[in-house]
Parts: sequence; C-alpha cells; structure tokens
Amino acid sequence: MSEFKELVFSGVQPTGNLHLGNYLGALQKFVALQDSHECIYCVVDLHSLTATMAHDDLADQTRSITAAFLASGIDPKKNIVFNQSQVLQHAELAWIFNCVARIGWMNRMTQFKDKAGKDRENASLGLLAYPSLMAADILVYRATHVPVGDDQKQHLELTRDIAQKFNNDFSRRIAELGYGVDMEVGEEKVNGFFPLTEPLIDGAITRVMSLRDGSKKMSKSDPSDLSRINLTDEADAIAKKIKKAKTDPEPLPSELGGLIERPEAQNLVGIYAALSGTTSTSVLTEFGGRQFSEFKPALAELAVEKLAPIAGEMRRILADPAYIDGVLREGSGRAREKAEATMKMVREIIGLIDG
Ligand code: AQP
Repeated sequence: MSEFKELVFSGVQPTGNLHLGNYLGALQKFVALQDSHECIYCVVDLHSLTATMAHDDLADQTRSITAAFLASGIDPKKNIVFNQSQVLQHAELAWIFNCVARIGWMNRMTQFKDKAGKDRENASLGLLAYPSLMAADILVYRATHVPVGDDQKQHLELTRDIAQKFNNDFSRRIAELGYGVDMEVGEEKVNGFFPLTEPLIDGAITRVMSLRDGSKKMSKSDPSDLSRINLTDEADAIAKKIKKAKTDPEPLPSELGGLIERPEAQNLVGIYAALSGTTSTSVLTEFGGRQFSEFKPALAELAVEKLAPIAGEMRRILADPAYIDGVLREGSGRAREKAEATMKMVREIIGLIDG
C-alpha cells in the first residue's frame, strides 16, 4: 500500500518588490522547510500575466525574486528553484483543471473579487482562472504541503476540491491503471491520483498587515510605499516606515487579550515575534506597559538586523544575471522531469494519446 511521499511546493509572483509579508508568510518558511523536506520553489511568472500582460521588466523581476530566494538562504542544489514558464506541463495541467473546476468555484474566490473590483466583466479570463493554474503548479508534482500566507488559504482549499473532483471523476481509470495512492482524509481512508494538499500556515504571524491600515494586508500593489517594508529597503527607510506606522495612543498590553480590537498594535507585535523567532506572548512579556515610542525603535533595529543582510546578498546575486538564469535553467530541467512523469499518467488516465 503506497502513500504520497511528503513534498513541499510553493511559488511567488514576479509582480514587484518583495515585502516583509512575503518574507514572513513565505520565504522564511521556505528556508526552514528545506532541512526537513524535499522542496520545490517556483517563480510563478505566468501568474503575473493575469493582472497585466505587458511588463517591461518581467525578466528582471523574475531574476529579482530568484535572488530573494537565494539571498534568504534557499539552497538551489538541495531544492529545485525554477521559473514556471520553463516547465510547460504547468500550463497543460492548468487547462485540464479548467475543465475540472466549475466557474462558480472561481467566482467565489475573494482574491478574484478584490482584484477584479467592480468591473468584473473587464477582468482577464486568466485572473478568474488563476487558482486553477495554482492548483496545477502544486499538483503537477503531487506536492503534499504548501507553505503560504493566510491570504492563500482559500486557493489551497480550491486546490483540494480540484484534486478531489479529478480523483472522483476518473476513479475507475485510476484504479484500472493502478495509479491510485492511499491517503487519510480525516477519519477516512481514500485512494486517489492527486493528494489533498495541506497548506502550512503557521508561525507568529500568518498575515502581515499594512503599516498604514491594520485592516488591509501588506501588499506589493498598495500605492503607498509607506504601507510596506520592502526586502530591498535601506536601514533608514525601514526605520522611517516603522516610525510612521499607524498605531493607537495606548501603551502595549502585557497579555494577548489586550491586543483585541487593536489591529495595528497586534500587527507590529506579531512582526517582532516572527522576526525574533518568538511568540507574541513573549514579546508582550518584554514590552508590556511600554509606549510605542520605545517599542518602534526596537522593532526597527530588529528588522534592519534581519533584512539588511538579505538585501546585501540580493544585490550581490543580482549583479550576475547569467548565474541566476543558470540556476533557473538547471532547476527547470529537474522540475520538468518530475512534471512530465505526472503528466504521462494524467494523459493516460484521461485518454489523451501521447506518442
Ligand atoms: N501580507 C502578507 N502576509 C503574509 N503572507 C503574505 N504573502 C503575500 N502577502 C502577505 C505570501 O507571500 C507569498 C507570495 O505571494 P505572491 O507574490 O505570490 O502573491 P500575493 O499574495 O498576491 O502578494 P501581494 O504582495 O499581495 O501582491 P499583490 O499586491 O500583487 O497582490 C504567498 O505565500 C502569500 O501568501
């Protein structure tokens, strides 16, 4: 009786400067997981086309995200690091998943609603189908775990729905071909071709909020640069942004309960905890009763201490684009082999004649 081998997959879009939210929600976890798991990390360049087709600097953005991966400590020899568009099997499986997924499922996605705004009719078809490509990214490797920020939870649930529908729709073929794998779903034991992938959303802060508005997530596309700390910000910029971060007039509480209804305070405490590798509770044990005028400089110092080496290393790596392209080429070759092994079976399950 076989079972899925644990495999981690995650991706980041080349749509602008990476920020502290991407770092704490994704990159920091990617680095930690490479010690315990086989990992595949992808720059999802095809996803970046869903918002705007014409990016003058797409290639450079792709190199910049790759440099951020490497500068954060991801080892491209131990793991697979590549860009999505070099492995065509992602797009092939995405098409198949477009035919598995239902339009109603896509219409319910909050990210689609947020990004399409009021003018949904005018959003690209790609933006609507984005989660189907994301499911393909993950399932073309039959990955079992995906480290992501909390904002991606709904897309991961949809990935499971797509896997489950494919497993059900083709259950007879999967069994005939002997391609099924046993897995536990809650109390139940089921058999299927695709795993029901688990999100890994944990840590001291799972959704880093904007520094200007504690009800909005920190995001690359926020028009205000003061809303986020970019991985490439200089020390003075980091200190200035933290100093200007919105807060309330009360001192920090000594217990977690005191952060309820204080989203900005909760955010800054969570950021401190995640950067220092502790919990919000222990941050409050240290800073409870103190004013933001004392806490903010401590947070700025910690953020600079953690982020400045990454920014420096990114600059060093980016000075050698040929090296970055070589990492992506080599990683793509390794990824393609794995993806093609899955697609051979998928084509056979569906009945697509393959050579
Ligand atoms: N604010 C956040 N807090 C925690 N995690 C976050 N992530 C993004 N924002 C936060 C996580 O970063 C990973 C890569 O994200 P992405 O670039 O692929 O997509 P995104 O979520 O669309 O990022 P942005 O910054 O919000 O970009 P725009 O503004 O273009 O939409 C993911 O794991 C995500 O969870």
